[in-house]
Amino acid sequence: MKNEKQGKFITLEGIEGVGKTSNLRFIKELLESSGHDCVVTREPGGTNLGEALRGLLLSHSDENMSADAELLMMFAARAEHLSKVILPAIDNGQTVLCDRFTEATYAYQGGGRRLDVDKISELEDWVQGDLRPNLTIILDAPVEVGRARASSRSEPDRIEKEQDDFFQRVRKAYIELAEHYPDRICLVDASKELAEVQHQIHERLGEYDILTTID
Ligand code: T5A
Repeated sequence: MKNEKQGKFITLEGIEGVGKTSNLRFIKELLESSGHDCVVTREPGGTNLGEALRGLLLSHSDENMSADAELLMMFAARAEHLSKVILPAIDNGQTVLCDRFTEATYAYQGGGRRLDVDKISELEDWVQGDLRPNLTIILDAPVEVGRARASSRSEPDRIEKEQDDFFQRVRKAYIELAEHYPDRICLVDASKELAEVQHQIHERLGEYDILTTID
């Protein structure tokens, strides 16, 4: 049976290594303590097809992929994710918490790859219709901070192999998104220690009225 109340859609963004994965569980716990029934998912990915596309997109190979092919694969994965996971959960009154979404496309393919933002916007409208996240939290930190944190892990994937100037453009595009859409996108200073970052996240969730208790 369809729930009368639509669930919320919350996304977490930022350059590599800023702490998205580290903070997802924290956000989920905050939401659940306010009565949200959460679905945690990620992009690219979240479905069988999406995860297969993720494997191709992030493969460790150095082979060049055209920027347009990369953009279209991001949206192909997103179309599948919306139809199989995100929209059914929202319609069911669940809160979807997604590690990256379309703001990543604006930042990486628009900012990083310098693709035409109007093309991204057309794909966004086509694939999502009117759907936009209720809140996007961008974890912001200097590129060298993210790099240093991410380097403690596995071998860099195809996108992580990009140079610092690519990630500077990605970061700049994220900051501009927060400036353009302050009603639904906010920044958190992720260069601070984890407890302080989580304090800021908690504050933002309150400010954007996400933690209103659900009966
Ligand atoms: N992509 C994605 C596009 O190009 N276009 C798109 O449309 C979409 C959807 C996905 C890739 O795909 C691209 C972007 C990406 O390149 P991913 O796995 O989602 O890849 O993204 P990554 O950025 O690679 O994820 P990471 O795992 O690298 O980064 P996280 O999740 O931000 O960082 P996390 O939590 O793993 O933390 C890294 C390390 O830092 C420590 C953690 O303990 C960990 O060791 N840490 C801190 N240390 C000190 N202080 C803090 N505040 C800390 N927070 C975390």
